[in-house]
Amino acid sequence: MTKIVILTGAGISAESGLGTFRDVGGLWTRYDLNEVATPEGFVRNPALVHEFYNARRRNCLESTPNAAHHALARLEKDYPGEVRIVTQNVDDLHERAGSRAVWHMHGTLSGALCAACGHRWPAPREMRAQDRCPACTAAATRPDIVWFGEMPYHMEDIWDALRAADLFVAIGTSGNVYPAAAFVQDAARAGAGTLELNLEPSDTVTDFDAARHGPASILVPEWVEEMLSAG
Ligand code: BV8
Repeated sequence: MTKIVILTGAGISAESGLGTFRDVGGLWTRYDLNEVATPEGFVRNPALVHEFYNARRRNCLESTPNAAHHALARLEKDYPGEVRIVTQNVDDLHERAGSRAVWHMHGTLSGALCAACGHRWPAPREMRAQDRCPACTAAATRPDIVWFGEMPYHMEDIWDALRAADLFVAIGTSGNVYPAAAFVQDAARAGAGTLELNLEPSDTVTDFDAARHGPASILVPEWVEEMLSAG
């Protein structure tokens, strides 16, 4: 049974209107990631962090999956093998396109987490610093997002999947953030073939056996069509 592991990043959601991070005009060019995407930043100014994620949650609610998300959902449904998505994205566009086997290694905009007791619940549209945890009532509500310096989610499962993969495909990621940026090496070490589909060469493009560059909404449906006709 052929096993495919697909890593996606902000580039797959770019054509759905969600910002990327490091492109021109990207989120990290407009916000200081140390202020809005670290636990220290949250302690310093929780209101600013909630404002940043409330804006992204609104943006996500107003966006729709694009042809790349739909193509991956079709691959999972029709491919005679295992298809697993590991996404760095915190939006729910893969799920809204119909993908089911999705691990959000950097968390999700739809989740709320209590920084005091660890309780999790569905995030309201707008989160505020003074919101109280439904379990312990502490005013320590944060987005259930993995910030810099925090342990990404599902790591053991991800490493198991990479070790068992026959093919690893990275879509729409610049290869800047670890441990995700090293997944191509983990997969290659385990004998998987590796392919990059990205608007332009990523920082890790030389780690891949093959690479195609262009918009995900064009490249991903083309690649899925090839995979399904090869059977
Ligand atoms: C951790 C929050 C310990 C969610 C984010 C070495 C080993 C381990 C860690 C480190 C290391 N070196 C440094 C570190 C620390 C750090 C790190 O990587 N720093 C970087 C800046 C050097 N990593 C961490 O802190 C991680 N935690 O290491 O814990 C540990 C270590 C190992 C094992 C276990 C534990 C935590 C990282 C998570 C941080 N949280 N965000 C949010 O707010 O969204 S990271 C942030 O960057 C987002 O999650 C985003 O998804 C992620 C990656 O960015 P990309 O998705 O690649 O987006 P980017 O804009 O960069 O690129 C977009 C690409 O798309 C571009 O290439 C562009 O060309 C392309 N594109 C654009 N348009 C299109 C397109 N492609 C196709 N079609 C288009 N239309």
